[in-house]
Amino acid sequence: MAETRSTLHEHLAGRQGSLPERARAVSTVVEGIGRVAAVIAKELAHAALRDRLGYVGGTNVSGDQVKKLDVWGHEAVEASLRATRACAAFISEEAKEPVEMTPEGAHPLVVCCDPVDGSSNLDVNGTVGTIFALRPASGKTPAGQAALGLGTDQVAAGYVMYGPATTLVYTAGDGTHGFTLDPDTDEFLLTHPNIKIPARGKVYGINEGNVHSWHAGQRAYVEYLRTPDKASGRPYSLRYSGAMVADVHRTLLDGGVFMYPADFSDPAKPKPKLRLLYEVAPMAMVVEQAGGRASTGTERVLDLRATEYHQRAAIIIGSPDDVAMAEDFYRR
Ligand code: AFP
Repeated sequence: MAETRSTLHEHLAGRQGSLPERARAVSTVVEGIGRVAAVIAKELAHAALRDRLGYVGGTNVSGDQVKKLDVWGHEAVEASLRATRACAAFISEEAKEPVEMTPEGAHPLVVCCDPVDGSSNLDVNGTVGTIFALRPASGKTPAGQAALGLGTDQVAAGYVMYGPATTLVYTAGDGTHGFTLDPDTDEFLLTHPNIKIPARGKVYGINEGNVHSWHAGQRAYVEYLRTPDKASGRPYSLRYSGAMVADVHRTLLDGGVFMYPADFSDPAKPKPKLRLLYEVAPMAMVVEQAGGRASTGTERVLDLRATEYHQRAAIIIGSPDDVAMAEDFYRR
């Protein structure tokens, strides 16, 4: 007989108990993201058939070329967050300024989200994802400013991966839990309760085409991972998909390390690529809650303070021993 699995709704309801209003709002928003994720998964499956692939023309605030599905995904997530009546503002990769959702700033959460991350994979039917973080609202207007703060301010974070199956992984500060979408019922079912990342892995993920621009410590660390040594399980294998969600998900389940270091071509002005509020900080919370580690190479990601909505940060994330080893190379 097939095992009965908890739905996302049941899992979230189970953790509400007598928690205050904000905790209930977290459940409402994560469920809202689950609902829109099921819609996004269907849209992705039909996109090539409905002429929804390709570019709209123009770039977003980060200078990336905008795809039709980036715009559609932003609008779908915005509508879903409005419907929760728990979100005061939405910080999106596709909008320069926060989208304010309540004139009086009354709702308890601010949501930072990249609706379609890894969108360069869209036209080749590669994996993409949605990344999100929930932060407490301040009750003031404009509400979006409450997103500017430390990574440790996040009250929940997660991602959805649109791969062979659609997977939603989230944490609300009490472990990291994974759900798989049942396409027959559109329900997310608990398939990966209390995920624990292995202490060490055998795989690293990084865009090695950028090796010329890396910090010396970063270069030395990757060289170390590639150098055979039976006793320490080297060389590691390289896997890189071009979508952070897919690379972090593999790392979370199998262990190892995913890295997007800063460009150190001008050592006085290192230039990271990934966005702090809706890529780097949410993934750091998810992985730390599974027993992993997330660092810039020199400091803990969750201790970084966002001062701009589209701020960028370097990330080395994954198994605690692997990330600690990378930090060691940065110190040498
Ligand atoms: P896009 O959403 O613009 O495709 O960027 C995806 C991403 O932010 C992240 O998901 C990937 O890990 C990283 O960029 C890939 O960047 P490179 O193409 O420079 O390796």
